[in-house]
Amino acid sequence: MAVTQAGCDLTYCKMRGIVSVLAAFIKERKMGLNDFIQRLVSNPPICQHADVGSFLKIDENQNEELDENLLCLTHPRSSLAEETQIKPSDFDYLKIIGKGSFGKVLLARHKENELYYAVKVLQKKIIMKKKEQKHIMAERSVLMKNIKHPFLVGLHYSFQTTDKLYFVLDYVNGGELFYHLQRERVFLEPRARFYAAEIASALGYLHSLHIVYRDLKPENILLDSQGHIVLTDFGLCKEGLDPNGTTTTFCGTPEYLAPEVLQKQAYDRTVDWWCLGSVLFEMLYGLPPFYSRNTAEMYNNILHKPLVLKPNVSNAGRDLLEGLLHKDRTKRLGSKDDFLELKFHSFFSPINWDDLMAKRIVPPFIPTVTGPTDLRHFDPEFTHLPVSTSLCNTDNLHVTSSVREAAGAFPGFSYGPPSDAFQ
Ligand code: ISQ
Repeated sequence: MAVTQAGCDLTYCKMRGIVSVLAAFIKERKMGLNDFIQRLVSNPPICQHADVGSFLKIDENQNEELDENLLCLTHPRSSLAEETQIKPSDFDYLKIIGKGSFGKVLLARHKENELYYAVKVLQKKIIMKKKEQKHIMAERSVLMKNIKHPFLVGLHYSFQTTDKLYFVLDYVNGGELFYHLQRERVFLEPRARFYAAEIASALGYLHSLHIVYRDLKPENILLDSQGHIVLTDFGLCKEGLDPNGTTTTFCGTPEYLAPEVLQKQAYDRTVDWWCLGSVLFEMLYGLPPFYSRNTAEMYNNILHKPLVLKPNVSNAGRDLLEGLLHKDRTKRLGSKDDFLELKFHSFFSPINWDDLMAKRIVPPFIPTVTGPTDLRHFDPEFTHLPVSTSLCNTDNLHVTSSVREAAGAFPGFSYGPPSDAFQ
């Protein structure tokens, strides 16, 4: 009897153990999927990987009805217990604030909590058709990581319809860093140092997760309303949306391309230190390094022309630029100890990194914004576009009863009844 009892207890314990392991596994997979998609669209080349291709194609072959369905993915910042079914119609879409080859970014207000978000809407087909993206997918484990940093745009939710991916992101309206730079031509060193330090800490954080940002470019560096850096990188550019997905290889400005990327050679995290060097150079000198109006000449300069640094920048600043803009990535600053090498460079000696990370350093410039709907820092090229034609007519905003069938396309990832939590 005792043995039977013990046997029952054991079985029950085992069952409980298995259930809790399975529940944890499913939750982790859901979280992972969210991050996976975030990494997927922030790194378009990985879409060419066979696994990613088949993943994205799953619902292309589904019944047409699925186009009206919605799959919701978990919120990486909410507690695991909060599984919120969120859908496009939960938002009022107010303006287009960015547009690129994969989709667009809209200013949106959540109907219930009335908070503002930047909602990025990407077309799966266009992502898939980017045939020129040939790079191999980063390790899946990298994609599963939760990305959270004070100077990286925060992802609140992601969800998808059959043809689109939606990302509900922090909304920041201080404008692009380079919008402000263009107005002022150059920044004084303390201001350039502050921005470079915030960017460097974000890149160092990504590297600690084995993520290479790769193409840091001016349009991905935003300021929030307090004047802090916010990096966004989701493969968007200003080239305009091409519905056939036949846009050219390069989106946006190619000025910051590292020599190894230009030459299609192997690259590693040091490519980000080159890009940071380019950003810092432009902040201090007013133009990108190796700049030429002739793109072919600029590429040639990047590959072959020695870096020339005029003396109107401090010795420490020039030394840092020389280190970051080393054409040979194995000799570049950061090639050994990564971010630590920058952190302890004399140019950054006035920076208290703990204070920086805690946003305790008062930004050198506070953008003028009257509130969330103040769009003065966004390009009118985007904000003047009508929202109605941009989103709603290709998306069915109603979730049908067959949402669960669609969810079935991702066993273990889909989730159940809505909660009203949305933060
Ligand atoms: C957040 N706020 C404003 C603009 C944005 C562009 C891309 C990604 C996030 C954004």
